[in-house]
Amino acid sequence: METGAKMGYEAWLRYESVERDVLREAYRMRCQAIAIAGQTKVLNTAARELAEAVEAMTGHKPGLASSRDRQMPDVMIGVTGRGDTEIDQMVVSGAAALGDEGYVIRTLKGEKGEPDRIAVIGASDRGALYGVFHLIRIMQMREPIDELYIAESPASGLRMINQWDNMDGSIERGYAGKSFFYRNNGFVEDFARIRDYARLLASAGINAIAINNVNVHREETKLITAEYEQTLSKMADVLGAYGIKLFLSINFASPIAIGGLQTADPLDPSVKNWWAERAADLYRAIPDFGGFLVKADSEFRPGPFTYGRDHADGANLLAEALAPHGGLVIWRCFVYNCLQDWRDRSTDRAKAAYDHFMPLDGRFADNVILQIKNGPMDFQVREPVSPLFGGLSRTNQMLELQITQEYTGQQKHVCYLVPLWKEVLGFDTHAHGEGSTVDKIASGALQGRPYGGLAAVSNIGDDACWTGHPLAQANLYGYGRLAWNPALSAERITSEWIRLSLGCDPAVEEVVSDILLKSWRIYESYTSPLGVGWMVNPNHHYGPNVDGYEYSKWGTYHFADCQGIGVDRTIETGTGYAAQYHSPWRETYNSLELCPDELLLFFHHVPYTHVLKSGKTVIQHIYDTHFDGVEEAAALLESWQTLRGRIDEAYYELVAFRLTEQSQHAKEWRDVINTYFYRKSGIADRQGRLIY
Ligand code: GCV
Repeated sequence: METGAKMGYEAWLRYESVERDVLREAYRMRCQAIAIAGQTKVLNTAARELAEAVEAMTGHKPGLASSRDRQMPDVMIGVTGRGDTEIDQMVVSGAAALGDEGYVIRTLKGEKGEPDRIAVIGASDRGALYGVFHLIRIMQMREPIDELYIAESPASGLRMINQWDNMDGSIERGYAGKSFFYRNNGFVEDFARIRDYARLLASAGINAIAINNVNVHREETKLITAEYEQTLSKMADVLGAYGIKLFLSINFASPIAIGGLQTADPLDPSVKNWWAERAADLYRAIPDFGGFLVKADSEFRPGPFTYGRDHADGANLLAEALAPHGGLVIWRCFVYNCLQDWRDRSTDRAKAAYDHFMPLDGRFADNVILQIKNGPMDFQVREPVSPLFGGLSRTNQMLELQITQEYTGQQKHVCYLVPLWKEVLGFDTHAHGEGSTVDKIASGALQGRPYGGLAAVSNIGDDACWTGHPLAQANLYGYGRLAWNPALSAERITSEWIRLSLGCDPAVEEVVSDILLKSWRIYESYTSPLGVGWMVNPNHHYGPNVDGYEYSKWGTYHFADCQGIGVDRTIETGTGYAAQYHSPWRETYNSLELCPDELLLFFHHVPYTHVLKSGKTVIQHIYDTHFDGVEEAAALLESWQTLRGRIDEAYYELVAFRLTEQSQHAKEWRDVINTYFYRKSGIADRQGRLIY
């Protein structure tokens, strides 16, 4: 592998030799040996990972030591609560504070002539592994390890990745090559890359993965049969060594498709038995199997509606089958009428998830989790937060994000999504008074739910750097870190990703961090304006097409005409969507005066001359942001160019190539959007710039 490709492939687990002699020596001295208290698969992984990292960064391979018999300074990896008092005492803060997956990292001064040691103590094997990756991260960031005292635990129990990989090797909405899970309607033979992926995921705190597309086709339906048991068991081992649980997306109509039954009715006893048997077989083959992810009655997927049943009936059927084995059902709320007529102004896709699921609140079994997309539509560059967060109060919930950049530049444009996700996680729903933020609802903490967490659609493929655009790796890393701790600032996560992936040169950090942190706002500025969304080419969703979806059946309209633009979702004259929020959001979104500019066209239909809070008219805002956005996109490339010679040449070239493409494509967006609205409104640009 050439260096650029290697640099991209290693991603944020890049272990360059420590440049400063004093620091390198300090790391080497303190990590002369590694001792594991208790041999388990995951602890062995932790020890191996640490040994590899220390060797690569210091040039010395740590020996393996016994946890008792101490000859030299070592790193001790252990798990609390397993009857070893020495280890338990190291967790002074108390094991309870660590939850199931937390850890403590402490530098302990040697007593009675014994050498110093660093203890990495997990609340579980997984916790210890996360602790080890944290220790490695500290060394990658060139920080001292002489006086460590760190205690961390994740905010959410489930920190999941959804692969939209198909067994034919394609990836739905994948922009980084083909699947490395499947090829030619089967699994790949060599799981080496899957293992490398598991390392990356675990190091960012991910603990679960659904390995096939939620749109489950014919071959994938068979994944729950004996035919795939052996392979899945091998897969579960590879992932399990990194503490990652395997989930499968299932086809709700499986009893008919592969079970030979006449029905998939969730209340039919033969259907119940069928699922119970499948679950039992699966757990025999994969004892730590996670459970099922389900897209039902959505975009032509089968579901309980066929039988006059509802989503609680559907989810509880599967929950009952999995419950004896400790399995979970993750049931998606992306349910809406995808055969709409644009003339019908009363049906509103934004309202659909709430309308379907709110009446079912409290009816789902304890091992069901509803997976809710961050916005009510579909991962647009700007949407309000789904009102189901804060609406539901007696149901386990998970927040679904999209790392793959379906509507945000498809990994050709840089669009760093951590700032967007931060806004979502920090959104105060006011469901239980002030402070009812989405992060606390999704984790389950606010409503005392047994399960909760985050899921996100992955952005990787068999591309040399995993993500097509090397800077898109920051989204995958950032997702993991936020799922672990939503309180981390975007700046902190960005700085970590840059230092781990590109090294600790402050000039590189300054430039790349500026590029990343601005990129979402820049992408928004030259694409669809003021929260209205869409305006993309149908099907593949890349590039501008203002009316691409305007007269289609998908329910994604902007209603632009010669007078104005936007969707009236107010309570009085519109679809009433604003009423799905708690106060004060209901009033804020419902009011033309109070509604934030960036969501104005999501909630209101206004004339082009409507004056925004910014003081500009809507039409002038459209012109200005599109002209400015193009300049800012060009400036991203210029600032990247200042890094030539500071980072690996091949990596540099790859990013420069992508940024060039982005700045060209931004012009296309500008011209298509500005021309369309100039022609519709007949209002000239105040600055008299060229509009085609
Ligand atoms: C997996 C959008 C995407 C589909 C995706 C769907 C979903 O409609 O365009 O590709 O299907 O969301 O989330 O189920």
